Amino acid sequence: MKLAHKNSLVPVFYADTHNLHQPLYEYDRGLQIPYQEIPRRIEAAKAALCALPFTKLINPSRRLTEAFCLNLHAAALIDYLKRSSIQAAKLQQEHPDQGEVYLTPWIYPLKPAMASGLRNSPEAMGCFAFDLYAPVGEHSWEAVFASANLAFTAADAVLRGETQIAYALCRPPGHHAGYDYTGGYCYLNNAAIAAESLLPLGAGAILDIDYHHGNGTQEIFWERADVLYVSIHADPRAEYPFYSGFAEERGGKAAFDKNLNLPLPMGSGDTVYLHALDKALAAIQNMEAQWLVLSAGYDTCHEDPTTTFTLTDAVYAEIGKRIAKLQIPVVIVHEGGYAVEANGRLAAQLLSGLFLN
Ligand code: OKP
Ligand code: ZN
Repeated sequence: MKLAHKNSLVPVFYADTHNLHQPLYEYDRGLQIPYQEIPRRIEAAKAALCALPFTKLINPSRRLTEAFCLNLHAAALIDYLKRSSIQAAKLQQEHPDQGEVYLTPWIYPLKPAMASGLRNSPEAMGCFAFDLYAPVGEHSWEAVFASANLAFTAADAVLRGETQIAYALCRPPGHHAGYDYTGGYCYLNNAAIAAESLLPLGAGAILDIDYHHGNGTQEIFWERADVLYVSIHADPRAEYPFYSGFAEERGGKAAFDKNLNLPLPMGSGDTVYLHALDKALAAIQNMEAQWLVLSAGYDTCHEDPTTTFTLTDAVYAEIGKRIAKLQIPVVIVHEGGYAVEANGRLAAQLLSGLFLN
């Protein structure tokens, strides 16, 4: 049976606002290196997706509200992001010679007793970030909210029955952002926002195919039986984020077995990967998911400079094809991928596999 979307164009949601968020550096075990999560990543994906004959680009107006974000995130996190952007703007003005100012946490409350004082201090950043990879500049909040708005509006198009497939070109990405913290280039959890929007259709699933475990998404839906979170990622014993993504993590009391982690050995390739994918898809089918949010990271590909998997291009089309067999609406949310131009090629492969099944 063919899906009804065949006659219509797949909407690709994009906002140029992401270009305003451009941290310059990150730290890799003490070495200062260029920030890997760069604007060109999403521009490459935009170009490649626009070039497909069955897509249309949508520049959505702002429809997401802060109130809606509170279903997924703490008010304190949103407050922190807004305040930090204002703080960065102020500092930028005071130091026009400094280049772009991006605030980073520099004191972390390792123990609960350290948190209460720090939280109320002017140096509270470490209370809202689990690592150094989510610095905040003057336009970061604007870019972060616009990125989340893409996930929201893409999901909303599906919810309204306008399409069966939508692609949200989110940047910054989202799957490491938890209930009340940022980290790993992520500030708000775009996939979680898309999933929450789709709930009127019934229970559903998030499939996370980024190379890294989506610790934030897992945390947000830990106690939620209406959203299955399934992730295929590199073994957290050896890979970021190190503290979550283990197979033993199966969900909270209220949602046991609504969390499925499929960690793979470092250096995994096509065969092993597709085998894990079939397990993931079986779990999604078993819970009778009515919709799917796909956290699509392309850092699993052989040419990614920051990771170890060796997936070939053909696998991304195959992932799309196998997902299409679920016969449920799919919202794709762009996550990682640091082989910059590959983001375009592989996003196009994935979407083609899904649409032209
Ligand atoms: C974000 B996403 C040091 C490595 C730090 C942070 C990984 C963030 C991944 N250079 N890496 O899941 O693609
Ligand atoms: Zn990743």
